[in-house]
Amino acid sequence: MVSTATKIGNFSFTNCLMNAAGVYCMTREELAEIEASTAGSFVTKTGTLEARPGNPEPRYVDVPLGSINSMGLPNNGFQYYLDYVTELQENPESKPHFLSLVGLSPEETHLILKKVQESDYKGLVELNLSCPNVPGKPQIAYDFETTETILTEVFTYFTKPLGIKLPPYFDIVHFDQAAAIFNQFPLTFVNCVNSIGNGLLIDDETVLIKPKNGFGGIGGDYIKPTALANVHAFYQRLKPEIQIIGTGGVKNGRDAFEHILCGASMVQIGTALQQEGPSIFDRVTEELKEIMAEKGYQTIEDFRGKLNYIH
Ligand code: RRO
Repeated sequence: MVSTATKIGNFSFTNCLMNAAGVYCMTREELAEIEASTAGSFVTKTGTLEARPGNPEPRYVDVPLGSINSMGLPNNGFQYYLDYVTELQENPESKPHFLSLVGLSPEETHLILKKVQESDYKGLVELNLSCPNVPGKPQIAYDFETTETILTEVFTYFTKPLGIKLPPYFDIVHFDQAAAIFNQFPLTFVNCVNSIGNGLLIDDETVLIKPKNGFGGIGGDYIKPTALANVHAFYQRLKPEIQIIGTGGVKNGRDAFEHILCGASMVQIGTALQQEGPSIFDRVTEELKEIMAEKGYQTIEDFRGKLNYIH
């Protein structure tokens, strides 16, 4: 029997595949669709202190090789998502979940995380350090000093299982510097990667999306090599207690297999889920199981992180 079950921290999941934050997770209705699918979990849209309408439309466009977005952090406010995951956890049949959060300032982030700390929520929290699309707000995780300061402060009061959503890094020195910071903290996971920030896609002579004169986060096929490199770079550098969630360019079983081979314990689907809908989890799960069966692997631990090098 081939199984795609996995664990993150002390939480068990019947399937290692789930949505990526931002896709199918804005409303209770969308989240309920992921809950009812074969996905092992869901993560909520990144919630801020107050609800936000986000950037003007068009703000998300699919193209043959992926997507571009500048949503601008539209969300119903963190309390909306906190209430939903807290409600679901009362049902013993419920999957464990991820609550994605960030403030528009460090102060706001701490205010939100303190409220989550005081709440009855017992699941996982993902702190989004990598939103590329709020005009005037740089991606936090590209500023190592600010990142270290925020995490230092967070872990003075936050004791629930916490991970961070990272942007892609593109230099070996940055992998080294980022990992040295993350290894100082009791993080449960890091999630690699968010969209590649501030790309530009053009149709004829015009940009595809309205905000920021067309600049937006790139997802899909374009980003798989970058995502795999980030998953593996952090798998090589982080202490074993910090697990890796792999996100970026997953649309079939082979892509999920590669993320796990690079070290991912859980794999998220963003652009392809947006394009195909929640039935994608049936297809990708079956494709992943078929590859595992062909290779004689029964669990994802049989090959996780076991990427071969050429000597
Ligand atoms: O809402 C967004 O524009 C957005 C966010 Br918060 C994020 O983390 N990543 C992304 O591609 N878009």
